[in-house]
Amino acid sequence: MECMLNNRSCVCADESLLKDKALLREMLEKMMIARKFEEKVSELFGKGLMHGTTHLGIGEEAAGIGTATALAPDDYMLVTHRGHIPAIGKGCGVNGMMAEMMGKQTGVCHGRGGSMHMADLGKGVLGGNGIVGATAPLACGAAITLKLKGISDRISVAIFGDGASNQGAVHESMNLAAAMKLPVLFCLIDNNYGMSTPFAGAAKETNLTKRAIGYGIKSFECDGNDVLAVYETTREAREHVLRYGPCLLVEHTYRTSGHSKSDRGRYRSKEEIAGWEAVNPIVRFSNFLLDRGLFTGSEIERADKFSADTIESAAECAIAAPNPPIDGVLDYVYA
Ligand SMILES: Cc1ncc(C[n+]2csc(CCOP(=O)(O)OP(=O)(O)O)c2C)c(N)n1
Ligand SMILES: [Mg+2]
Repeated sequence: MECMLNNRSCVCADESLLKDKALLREMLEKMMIARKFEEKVSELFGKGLMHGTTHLGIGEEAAGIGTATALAPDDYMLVTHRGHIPAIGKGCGVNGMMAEMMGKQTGVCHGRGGSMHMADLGKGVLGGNGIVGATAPLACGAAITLKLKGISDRISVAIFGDGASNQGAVHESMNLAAAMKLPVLFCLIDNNYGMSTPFAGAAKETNLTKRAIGYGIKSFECDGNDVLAVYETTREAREHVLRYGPCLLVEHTYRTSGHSKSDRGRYRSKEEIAGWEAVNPIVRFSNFLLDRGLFTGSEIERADKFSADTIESAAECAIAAPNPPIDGVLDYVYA
């Protein structure tokens, strides 16, 4: 999938957003922290300090951070096997996440969850999931809880991928949510690949927004590499969910990292990846902030240094943290 984006401009329909410097800084720093988190995870895997596998989302920062930042703090969110970035966006602390990656007792799930099953209930993150498509029915369940409790100002978000969009569970969930008018935002992160399969090889109809038509729900779509567009579109979609019920939001992006730690990258060319690396969403947003005179070069540098220090310190703490005690191995385990 050839990249047609540029690395300078972002789209902002509501210019008043640009006056909220704290919000702009929050999204910039979260994207930088997310990128450095993923890079550090890759490094620590390489050194044998992390085990199993992990799915990095390098290149997808604008999608995960823009959406999670646009949610209310107590909205529920379910993330996929590639869930680190939206979790950071929703406010999960990177100290707990890094320790979780290393299976340490100080991890956000006391080391029992690891990369794919991180949850932080206090932040509304109900967990990652290794079952492709499983976030959708779980988000419906969380939305039913909201409905039964009479809570009308919060929503439940199912993040899932283009590959997952073909799963029966996702279709059933969209139908159920529509029929029951559940407050679910179906957030489809379209990175064009499910493992090594390009989406066009997995479905005849490649316009994913059309999926909403069959369930009688509205769809939204945005450039998932533009954090402002993602933020604004998510806000709009969230309002829609609160007023009218579920909707589908499709965010187009690309992962420049491999599918997982065991990806040899034989299904796409180096040129394709390089084209997308050149439109790094963090550089793009930084350029936009500079061009519009909203941030100075030294402010961008400070944000970069802050995020680098944050991740270095998270890694040092995680390395020094204790392993869970053997006699407590079944603590915090539900099943
Ligand atoms: C039910 C199920 N089928 C297959 C897999 C193996 N698998 C893991 S990730 C993945 C691709 C998912 O693609 P997508 O939904 O687009 O998410 P992305 O990896 O691109 O973020 C597959 C097939 C799985 N984990 N669960
Ligand atoms: Mg995908």
